[in-house]
Amino acid sequence: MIGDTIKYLREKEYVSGEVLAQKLGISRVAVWKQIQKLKDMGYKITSEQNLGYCLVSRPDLLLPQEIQRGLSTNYVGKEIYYFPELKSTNIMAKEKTLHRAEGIDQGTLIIAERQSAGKGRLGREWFSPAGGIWLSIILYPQLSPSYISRITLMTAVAVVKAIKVCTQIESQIKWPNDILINEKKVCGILTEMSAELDIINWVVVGIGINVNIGHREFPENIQENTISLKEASGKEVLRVKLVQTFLQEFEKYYEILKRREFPSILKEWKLYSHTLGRKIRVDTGEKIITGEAVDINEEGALILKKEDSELAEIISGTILK
Ligand code: BT5
Repeated sequence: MIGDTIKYLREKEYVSGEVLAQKLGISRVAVWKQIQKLKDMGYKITSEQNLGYCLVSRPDLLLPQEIQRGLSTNYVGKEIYYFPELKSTNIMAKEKTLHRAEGIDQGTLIIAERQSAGKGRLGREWFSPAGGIWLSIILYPQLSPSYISRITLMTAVAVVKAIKVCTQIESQIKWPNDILINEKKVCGILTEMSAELDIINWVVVGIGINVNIGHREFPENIQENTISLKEASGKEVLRVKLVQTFLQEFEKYYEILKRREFPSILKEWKLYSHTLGRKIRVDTGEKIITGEAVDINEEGALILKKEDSELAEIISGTILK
């Protein structure tokens, strides 16, 4: 209902309460209540007795009705759960997957303005103040669990594309889940799944993008290695537009992945790679391997050429400084 009300309001133009009541199929008192709700959300709306209601400005929030206005995806973002604050959108998304039978469909989005306990990989913390984009997408891929790394890599390509479209900034992908600008982290991806031996039950892809965050807002211990889009571009970035562009790119690449055409995504990934060609040290959780990053294989594993020229295939790990 709120989404419909905002759809029928006009900027710089009055729409009468009567017309709104007719279009929405509700009473004029109910229209007034809808308008109050919108005002509470941060929309500025003026009302004149003989003219009706006029939309003056929209709040700078990632409200579902704002994201869905003009969103051209088929299923990603068709259902959005919005929260001013959450512990973690990934935690909430995982809870939602329990309700699949009740209509939590593929592409459902959980989005929060702030996270009080944002998660990185391996129990690390993810700093998530107001001004960023913190969201999770629920997927039910009919793919084997070995596709999980490929889902992270395709998400990274979608983020790089969306950043480029919305800000003209060229970002780079540090294997497996970081997006960098000028060597500093602007975005992290956390892909989680539940799977049986050969099928995936669900996947939750969490994406955190530092958008309109001032450098001094970051905790001191991570300031040196972080950057926001506002800092990089010198101006505020329209978050709604960035979310919409990302969701469109995400759905596009996910469809390609489902058609088992990962190699074409990998080609693009390589164009944006920060990792290939570098001498790096990777912590695999079991050991630290040093070598030159020479390739990513068709399963999304990093191929390292070790000092003894032997090749190591690493499916997941963290690149050390
Ligand atoms: C990640 O982990 O990069 C995955 C981050 C995923 C965050 C999203 S936000 C929406 C969704 N809901 C969640 O709860 N999480 C996801 P990892 O590679 O482990 O990197 C974590 C490390 O990045 C931390 O240990 C810090 O050093 C650093 N870090 C923390 N917050 C940061 C930020 N806002 N920007 C850049 N770096 C940050």
